[in-house]
Amino acid sequence: MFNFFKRNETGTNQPEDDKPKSFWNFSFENLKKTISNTTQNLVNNVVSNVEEEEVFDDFILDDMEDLLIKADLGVNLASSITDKLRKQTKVKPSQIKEFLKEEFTKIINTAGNSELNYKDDSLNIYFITGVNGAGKTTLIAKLANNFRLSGKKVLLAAGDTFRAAAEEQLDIWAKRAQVDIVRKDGIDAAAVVFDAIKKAQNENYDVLIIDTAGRLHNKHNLMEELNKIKSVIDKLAPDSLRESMLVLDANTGQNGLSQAKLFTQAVNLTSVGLTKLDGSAKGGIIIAIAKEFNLPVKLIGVGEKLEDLKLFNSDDFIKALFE
Ligand SMILES: Nc1nc2c(ncn2[C@@H]2O[C@H](COP(=O)(O)OP(=O)(O)O)[C@@H](O)[C@H]2O)c(=O)[nH]1
Ligand SMILES: [Mg+2]
Repeated sequence: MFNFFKRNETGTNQPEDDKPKSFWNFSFENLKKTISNTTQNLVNNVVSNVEEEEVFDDFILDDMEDLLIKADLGVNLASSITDKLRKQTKVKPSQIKEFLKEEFTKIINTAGNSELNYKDDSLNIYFITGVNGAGKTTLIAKLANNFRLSGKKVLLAAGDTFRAAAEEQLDIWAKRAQVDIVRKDGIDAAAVVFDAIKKAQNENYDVLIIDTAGRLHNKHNLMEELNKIKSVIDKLAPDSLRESMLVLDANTGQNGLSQAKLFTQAVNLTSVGLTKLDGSAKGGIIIAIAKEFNLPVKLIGVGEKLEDLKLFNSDDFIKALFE
């Protein structure tokens, strides 16, 4: 587990400006604000539509199902939740908020621990995948910056060798985050990753974060490339892979589910990094992904700057949704 993020925000006497802008520099109030559109869609709209009713009749439940689908829970999950209400008499419409809270909590908790895996005194590899524009490179830069601020020695691997400007973009971010990079323009991604792992092992890096392409000539090629990179990691550093993370843009909503399916088939995903949650009304996708793929969200992107990354905490998320 990545232990330093538990540092207490209030436990330091440093003046505001001197504090490193990092993971823990994000209050519960910030989280509430960030997900307020999601809260409106996923909880408030449903609650205000239901809680004044006498009973859960078909009309109310069909309406509720529509609202949950619109809130990006997906058809399967939305209907399984309303079916549960249809088949029971104990829960009254006035208790809808508590009911939803319990349901969402159960689903998120069964998807596993939301803490980012990290082992002290060893190399920690983060393999970052996702479609073009999802926010991989930005998330990598933010993650690198956080590790660096925590005193870790960090290396990036420029494994998106398909898009012309991708290596340059990662290079710029590496400089901003003040971390090292392995960049070998013109050779294939698996070879870049090979060199990066060797360097990380020989020079005792704590963290290696691997950037990857989000698009090749076709889906099949992309999945093959990711698979090849995964094989290189498995061969050179079988005990160092901490996360195979799918980066998803929160605004893609249900499309995120089909992306998760595709990437899960190619590489064994362990977690999701959900970007662009700032302003998004589609954060309900966190629950849909937990339910359909058993994948925990571990990082959330809340803006475009280096400090705009937050470790996802399921308890805080539920609290922010329902308080
Ligand atoms: N608002 C917002 N924008 C983001 C976030 N993460 C990434 N972006 C933007 O999304 C765009 C694509 O990001 P990039 O990292 O290049 O995606 P990649 O193709 O997956 O590597 C860029 O314009 C980023 O600034 C986020 O958390 N919030
Ligand atoms: Mg990129």
